[in-house]
Amino acid sequence: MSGAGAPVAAVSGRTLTVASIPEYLAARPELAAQIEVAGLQVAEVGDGNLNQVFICRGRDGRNLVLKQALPYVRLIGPSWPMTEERAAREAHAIRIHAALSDRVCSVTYYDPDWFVLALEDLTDHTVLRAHLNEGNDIGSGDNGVAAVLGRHVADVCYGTSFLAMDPEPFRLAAAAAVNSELCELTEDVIFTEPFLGADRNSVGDPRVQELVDELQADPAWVGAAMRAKRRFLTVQEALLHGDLHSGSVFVRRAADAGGDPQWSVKTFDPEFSFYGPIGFDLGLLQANLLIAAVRAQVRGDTARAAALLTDVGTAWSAFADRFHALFADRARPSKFSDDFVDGWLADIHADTQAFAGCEMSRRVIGLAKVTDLESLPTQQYVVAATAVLRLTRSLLVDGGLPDDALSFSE
Ligand code: SR1
Ligand code: MG
Repeated sequence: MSGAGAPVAAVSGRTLTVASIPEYLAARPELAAQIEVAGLQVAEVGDGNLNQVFICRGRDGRNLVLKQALPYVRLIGPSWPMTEERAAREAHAIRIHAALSDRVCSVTYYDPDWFVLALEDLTDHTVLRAHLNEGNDIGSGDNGVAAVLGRHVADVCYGTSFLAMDPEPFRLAAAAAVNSELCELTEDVIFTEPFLGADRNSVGDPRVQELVDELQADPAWVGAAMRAKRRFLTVQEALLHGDLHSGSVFVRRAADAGGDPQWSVKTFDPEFSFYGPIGFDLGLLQANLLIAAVRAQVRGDTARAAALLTDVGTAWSAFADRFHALFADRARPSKFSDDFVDGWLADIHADTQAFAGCEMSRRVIGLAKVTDLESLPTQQYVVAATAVLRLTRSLLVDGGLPDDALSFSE
């Protein structure tokens, strides 16, 4: 396994490199107009599992961020091919979501021949996962990051749902967002392999493996994941981000307003976007906040852990309140009864719990790990991974978190 950030193999003939970027930019007036090409400083900074990302710094202070889809999964290398068309699906999702929410890293240019996106310069922001891993807070209440993200999910999901669109455009929009290749990848790594086993699964300690074996032999746990998988495969409610974990969000603490910190929050990387169950985006978001809470707890940062646990609920309530308000203003009130939204929110809530359980399971057991857990020393890792796995059973089988979700210590 080569790992994210590993050297990139140029298998397509159109693979950008640090050295080739000035020539690439100079040949494209739309991009050359965005930066001073002469004297450019370029660095490859991609730390995700699939793509490469370049930050180009111009002498005049302007930056350009380029993301290129590779014809394979970067985490593994060319032995796992993957079409670069995912970049087109990402550009499509960004444009639709950015029209509905200002919490989106926008795209300024898309090159369909080289599968390159030029993205809004957010180099003054930090990836939320790194921000949390470093022990920083993310605010609380209405202006905190969790609430902002909950409202963002409501805005983009409501705006692309059958409540905001007429029936035919809705169906055409769902068809235009079909993303079979990446949905199949998600199906495998989130819904199948952690529960049914796979050669590419691994855990960092035999004590954790014992619990994995126990869970995989538990029909209630596996069955709940299979139900979640069916929901993922069959429900088409809205255009999702499709991979809304804490590595897909940039944050920056902005100026305080009346003593209350304001946050710039921008989602990015929606290459897994598709029409799916709204709880999938919320579930991934909540799962990664919970993992961050567990990490804080094992590190003895109990106040932050409690705050992050509260944030899980805040993300949901901000989403539900905004979704409710949008429904009250719906364009076609005669088509849906006033209480329609309550039943729908109950279904989204149940989906969210189950998807969070699947996401947390895969982050311990499956191929795509998270630094929140992987960077812990062994004993803390064992405690944290065990706690995360136990919480997956609460979410998947019991339908919610226990009151004492963070009652463990090293
Ligand atoms: C091949 S690894 C798959 C994961 O990487 C992406 O970041 C998504 O989270 C996906 O599930
Ligand atoms: Mg990503």
